[in-house]
Amino acid sequence: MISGLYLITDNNHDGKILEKVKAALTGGARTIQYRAKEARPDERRDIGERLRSLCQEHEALLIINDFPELARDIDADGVHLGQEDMPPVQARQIVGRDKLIGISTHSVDEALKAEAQGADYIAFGSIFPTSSKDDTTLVGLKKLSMVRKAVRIPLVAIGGITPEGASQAIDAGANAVAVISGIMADENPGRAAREYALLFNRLKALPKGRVMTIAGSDSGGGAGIQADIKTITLLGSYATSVITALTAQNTQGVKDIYSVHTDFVEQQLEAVLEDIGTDTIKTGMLNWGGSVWRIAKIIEERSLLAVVDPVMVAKGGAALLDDVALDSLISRLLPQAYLVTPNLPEIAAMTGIQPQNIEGMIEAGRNLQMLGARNVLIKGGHLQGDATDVLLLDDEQHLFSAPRIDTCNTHGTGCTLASAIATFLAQGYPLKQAVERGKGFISIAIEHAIQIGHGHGPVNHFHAAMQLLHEKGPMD
Ligand code: 3NM
Repeated sequence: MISGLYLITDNNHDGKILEKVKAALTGGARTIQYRAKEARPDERRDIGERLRSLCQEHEALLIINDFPELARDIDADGVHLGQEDMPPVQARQIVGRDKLIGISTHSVDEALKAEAQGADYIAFGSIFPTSSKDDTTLVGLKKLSMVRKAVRIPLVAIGGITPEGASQAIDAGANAVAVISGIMADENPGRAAREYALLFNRLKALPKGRVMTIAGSDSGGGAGIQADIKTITLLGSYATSVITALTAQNTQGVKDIYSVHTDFVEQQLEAVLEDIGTDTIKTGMLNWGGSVWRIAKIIEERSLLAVVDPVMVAKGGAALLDDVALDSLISRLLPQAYLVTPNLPEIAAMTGIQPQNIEGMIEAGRNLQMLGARNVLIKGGHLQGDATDVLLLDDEQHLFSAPRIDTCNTHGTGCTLASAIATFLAQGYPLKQAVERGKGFISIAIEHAIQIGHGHGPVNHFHAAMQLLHEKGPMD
């Protein structure tokens, strides 16, 4: 059955097709369609066979575009045909009865005809404008919903599908989304695939999604691992944890730190990943350069989606990251981060730019992207006036503002926001919506912060989660 992320290969111009497909399979692609228009027959067969082994290793399906004979010869799972190609009955005679046959369709009529002719699934597009195919028709999301109502076989949305577009296509009833450039042209195809694959979690029932927090323990319960697990659990996902350090801490400050050895940090990570796995990772206090290095390596190897909160200093002034660790964070972890969430002192430490206003935040954020961070959320809480955060994506920027709340009970705000975003991502929200909801969550949690202890009290996770659960969101 075709479902989830369906990757279509582009031409093998840079000779990296196998490498990219392997990464995309690690990131969660469920079907690979080999599109080999420009390849010589011997190259086509060779790549086809290698793709078949890769797909088998990852328990994914391999579909061959346009060449039923090749699909038969290499024992692929099926063949995909265009409107101008042979009818499905003829293709089935070549590939065999038990193989899948997909057909490209561009109208409700073509979709109905494909189903009547015995197709196992249809691709429907182009949903959005695309430069990957010249001769396609723009059909849009409304038509996708109509096709969903018209046919019962699996439906693959195709054409110009970005992660945001994929979430809309899934909501309109697509069982799968087909992507070429969004993954094949990305510098990190594994992470890009993970971003798409996670969107299918939106179809699951609560509790949904697994979130791993890698951070320090706060004995006072307001920040660190404790804030993270409260946030993840209250928002409806499953939390796992990797503890990098134990702090003896209360609302007044950090009294002492007991570091966990890098090897043991890695053991916790491996233990969770080899059994439970994770949809997203949130990192907080990382303490040691060695730990940062190994965490970055695992994120890279497994194409994981990480929200990195570059925690450096506690509210009371205690250093939570040494110089070597800061260096590793910049050189190793930033390039693996899907989203980095610095406050103003943190972005200044990483880029040397001290933002005084929104323009400065954007400039520093773009610098952080040049250092390798995919997306950046700069938190403006240290500026005067409204608390405005700036989200920088590839070529877009968004501002999220909330009125400043006059309270000193803001212990754990950074951990809570990053955990909330990692949770919403694990639940299948695209990034902008995950940040929007995360910001909403932390704003309510600050507004209802409670006076616990005699210093900076914690935010109110419980109140915020209850309020969010009772409000209607885009997926409720
Ligand atoms: N078929 P990208 S659109 C191969 O509408 C293909 O049938 C289409 O590539 C159709 O994800 C398309 O880069 C291109 O937009 C999809």
